[in-house]
Amino acid sequence: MTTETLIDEAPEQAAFDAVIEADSRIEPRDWMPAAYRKTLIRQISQHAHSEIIGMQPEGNWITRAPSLKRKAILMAKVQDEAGHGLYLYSAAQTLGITRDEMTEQLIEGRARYSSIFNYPTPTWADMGAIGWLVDGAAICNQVPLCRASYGPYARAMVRICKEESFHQRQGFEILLTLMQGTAAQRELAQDAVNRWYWPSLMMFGPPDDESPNSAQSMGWKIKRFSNDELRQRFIGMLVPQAEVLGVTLPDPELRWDEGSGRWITSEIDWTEFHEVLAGRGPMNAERIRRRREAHEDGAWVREAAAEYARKQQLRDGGARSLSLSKGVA
Ligand code: BYC
Repeated sequence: MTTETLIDEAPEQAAFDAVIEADSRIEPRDWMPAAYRKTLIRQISQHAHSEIIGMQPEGNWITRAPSLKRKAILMAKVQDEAGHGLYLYSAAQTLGITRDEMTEQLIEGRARYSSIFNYPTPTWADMGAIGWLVDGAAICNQVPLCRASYGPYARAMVRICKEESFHQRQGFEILLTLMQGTAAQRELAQDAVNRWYWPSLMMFGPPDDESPNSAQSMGWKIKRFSNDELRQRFIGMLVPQAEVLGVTLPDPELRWDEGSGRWITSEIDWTEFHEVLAGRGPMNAERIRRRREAHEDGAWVREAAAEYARKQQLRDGGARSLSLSKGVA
């Protein structure tokens, strides 16, 4: 960047800084630093992809839900996730990236999405554990994002968070029902909690001292709390709920430390986290394969929609020129 451009942009930068300082919102047409735009595109598109890939582990159980009621609830939840993906793709589009570009990045395996969706869902109890732990973690992470400095992202998050609380409760209720059932059902619930607990803690991202993006994102008020702060909050939320459920959180070291005012935990297995991020988790390849297949299967829908839009435009254009020739505005 030349000195001249820096000087040229100085008033815009000052206006941007003032909006951030005042806890106000940046909107799509406002000037923003290129790095702020880039960070938002990165985070919002990753978030959108997570919602869309996140439909797969639960979609796996729609045909096998144990009752009609459970099936209807699960279908509604998975549909909500599709909706969240769409709000978020739309928010990202306001920053200048197209939906096609984002889709391409995802199906070619070039985009990140949440590590959590690379684990398998072998039992019905996984639907409970995902709702309770994964949606629970999502709520802790996402409620502060309702105050993110970028308007379209923050507004999308308000709606998403309302739906996430329903998701979390339905997961809790599945686990509660299993825990009040037979010994085999209780075992199923505990096993699912054992498998999802640690990956759900990893959802918050690397520890603060290894999180390259946190400081700048917090400076811009995109993120309001650090990864570790949110992880601590989440553990604090889980402990009393685990007691009500009667499940054990699979960490023998877990305790509240009065002195530091923090939860003490065993070391999180960050090697596992990095392996999953590098594409070597248990389900990475399968998730992308399914996404690519679904995209290819949907080609005819996109073609039909584009053709319909083209015809509508022609018709509207025709009607408009007719009304103009008759002097109707
Ligand atoms: N998985 O500097 P950091 C849902 C990456 S959807 C994968 O701390 P940042 C749900 C990170 O992207 C849940 N990658 O980054 C849906 C960065 O890589 P790049 C999704 C991760 O952005 C359906 C690098 O590690 N929620 O809840 O400051 C059904 C360094 O990290 C992960 C969101 O996306 C991870 N877990 O903080 C049910 C929320 N963690 O891009 C539920 C919005 C970190 O530099 N996102 N990475 O190559 C955020 O709040 C933040 O982006 C994160 C990471 C806290 C995730």
